[in-house]
Amino acid sequence: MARSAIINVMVQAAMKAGRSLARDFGEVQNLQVSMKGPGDYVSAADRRAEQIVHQELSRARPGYGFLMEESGAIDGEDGQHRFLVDPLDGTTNFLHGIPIFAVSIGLERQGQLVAAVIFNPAMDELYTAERGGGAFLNDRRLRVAARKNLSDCVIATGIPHLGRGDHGQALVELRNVMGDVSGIRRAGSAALDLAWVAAGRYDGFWEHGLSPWDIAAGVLLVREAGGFATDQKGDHEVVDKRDIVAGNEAVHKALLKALARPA
Ligand code: 2AM
Ligand code: CA
Repeated sequence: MARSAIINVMVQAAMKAGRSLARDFGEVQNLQVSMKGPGDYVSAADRRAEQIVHQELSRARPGYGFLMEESGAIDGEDGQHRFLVDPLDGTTNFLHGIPIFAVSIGLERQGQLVAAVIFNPAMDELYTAERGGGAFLNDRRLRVAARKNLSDCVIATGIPHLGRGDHGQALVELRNVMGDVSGIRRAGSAALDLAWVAAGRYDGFWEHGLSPWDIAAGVLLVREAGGFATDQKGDHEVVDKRDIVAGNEAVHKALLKALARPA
């Protein structure tokens, strides 16, 4: 599979940061047994990964802007391009020694998503997509699952927890969806949840309270795999909306409807 120059640059950055995370993940697994836990260690790993991504991308594309989870917005001279970077999505998993975490890098040109890379170093899975060029897992072309009825579907979500989100709304939504589907999953990385929708593992995904860097790359992956990704109102301008609903056309529509059902 021939990759474009910009995808190569993003892949290189994601893989270098991913290798750094993988080394730190090994150490986190050793630290699990200590009482204090690996919290500070994980914050350092996160910052290290972000520095690597920023360094690699800004060296290859000096004028481009950035929006990064740890460092925030950095305007670029070029004014047209912006990288959206989550150096460690699935932080809670990483902290607990659960190998579901990823580096996520999206690229916008004039506000439109044009390239995406998500790398899970623990599973050695590299997801890439380019606008109009399809979505890939390693070298395999991806397609969203074809199931049309929610009753056959496995749907992923994010469940709020201590100090986060609207617990009442989440319970209503779960009740609405759980009765219609064949399974619900909560893996803890929005970037990988979307990548797994693109890969046809999950039939759909919804979550609230997300940030642009959590979903930018995953949204393009889903779309390039033939799926839909919108906010909860069905708006395709989704990156800044905090909500996400994704799936193939039928599942996306059915999920929007189920989520909107009153309590
Ligand atoms: P993170 O691992 O980078 O924090 C889990 O439900 C998903 O929500 C993850 O993708 C997680 O990204 C994201 N998320 C965004 N804001 C969060 C927050 N304040 N606390 C926990 N997860 C958050
Ligand atoms: Ca994140």
